[in-house]
Amino acid sequence: MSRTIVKQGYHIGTNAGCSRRSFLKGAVGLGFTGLSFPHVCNSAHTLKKPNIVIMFLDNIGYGDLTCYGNQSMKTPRIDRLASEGVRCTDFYIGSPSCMPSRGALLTGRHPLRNGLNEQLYKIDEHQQIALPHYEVILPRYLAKAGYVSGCFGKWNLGFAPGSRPTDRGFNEYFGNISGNCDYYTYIYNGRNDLHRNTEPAKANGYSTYVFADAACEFIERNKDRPFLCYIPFNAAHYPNPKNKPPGTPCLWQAPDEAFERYGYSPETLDERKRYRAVVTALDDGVGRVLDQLDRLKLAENTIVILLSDNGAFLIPARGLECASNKPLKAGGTTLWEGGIRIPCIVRWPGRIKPRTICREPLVSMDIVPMALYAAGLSLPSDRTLDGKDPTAALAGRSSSPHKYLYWSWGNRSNAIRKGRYKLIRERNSTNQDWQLFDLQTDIGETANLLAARLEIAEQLKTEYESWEKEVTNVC
Ligand SMILES: [Ca+2]
Repeated sequence: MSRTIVKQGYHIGTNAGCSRRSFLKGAVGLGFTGLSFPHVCNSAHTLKKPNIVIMFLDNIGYGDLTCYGNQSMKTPRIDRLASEGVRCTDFYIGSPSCMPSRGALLTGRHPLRNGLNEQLYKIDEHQQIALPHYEVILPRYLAKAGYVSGCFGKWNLGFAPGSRPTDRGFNEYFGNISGNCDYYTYIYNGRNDLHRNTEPAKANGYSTYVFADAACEFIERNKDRPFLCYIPFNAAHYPNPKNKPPGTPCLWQAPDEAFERYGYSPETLDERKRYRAVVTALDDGVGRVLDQLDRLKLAENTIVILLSDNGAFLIPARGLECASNKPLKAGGTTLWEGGIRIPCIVRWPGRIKPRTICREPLVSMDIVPMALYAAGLSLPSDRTLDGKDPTAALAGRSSSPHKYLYWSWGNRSNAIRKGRYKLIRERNSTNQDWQLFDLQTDIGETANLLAARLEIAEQLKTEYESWEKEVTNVC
């Protein structure tokens, strides 16, 4: 559907042109389905545009939340959010690693197309361009519809001039600029990583709460105008020895009350217990933002999207096996399901029914077109978005807008999914051949069906190669 619109040469803009179709989307999105069409243009301008809150969790696995089946974890606020909206079982991320995943989310474009398909380690994050400057991200689009935008938390998309959140369209920013930091001192690699807009900043307190509270304050200040509030939490990124002074133990960090929720001592050295406390504190942070929407009576007109940036990392001997991608295979930085299929919940009162489940294959890049339509904008005409509006699928009114989903991770791994089948080539493993799995009967990707379903595998391989050629040549 979105491809058709791009070809028709729509421009990013407000509803000035005000087609029947764009009004329909805006009106239905706000729950004003009873309005009659003679009011189309004038009414569209007077309807209140929905606020958009995106909570981007870090490294939370498919099996980490109670509402996704983890009975050892306490995540009551996220579970409640799921009961108030739609919980997705087949939602994917554009890349299995933090940095390109963020680029894909915010541009609506595949990492292979937007030029950021790697986690960049070798260049100081303060000097990184990361996402090429010709890329346009969500807040810049939404500004054309009168939205104010704030980003609170882990940026991880470069901090060279031109790359900073406020350079790229956010009106304000407060958070850690790198891929992770100490949860209390905000140190990354020996120096302070916390910034407000473009300047170094200080904060007292636990990062999850500090970022949630900054978001709440932004929401209060902007309660009378449409806003985008993007909250990329630093949690639950794993502890990094680079963030610790010599001799300081590198352990999962959580506030005492999160340990107490389980009856654990905050002094416990059990990484599994410590991780649970981190996730429960994250759930508390999510709850603070949701409470603020309720308190300000904004919840009815706010789209809340909660998702993870990649599957949990399951690296042995680093205290990471405590996270869960169950029942999926492997985890972050791989294209196995555990690396790319993630928890995702969307609450959109009036548009998405509570207590629903969406089993359609969707991807994080779909959020940009969803947000643009919700704001009354059309899609950009000067570039291709890989995301497609997922709203009808989320609302249970249609199947996925994607015939295929594609992944290309660095120069190493490739995958394509069509319906129940997934073809994958993990070139960093000992087996570099394509493998075929039936996700409907084998969600854990255990039985390679390549030989048994050769025709399907060949068709998917041809489709993947055709897509890769197109995506690397077309902006
Ligand atoms: Ca991550």
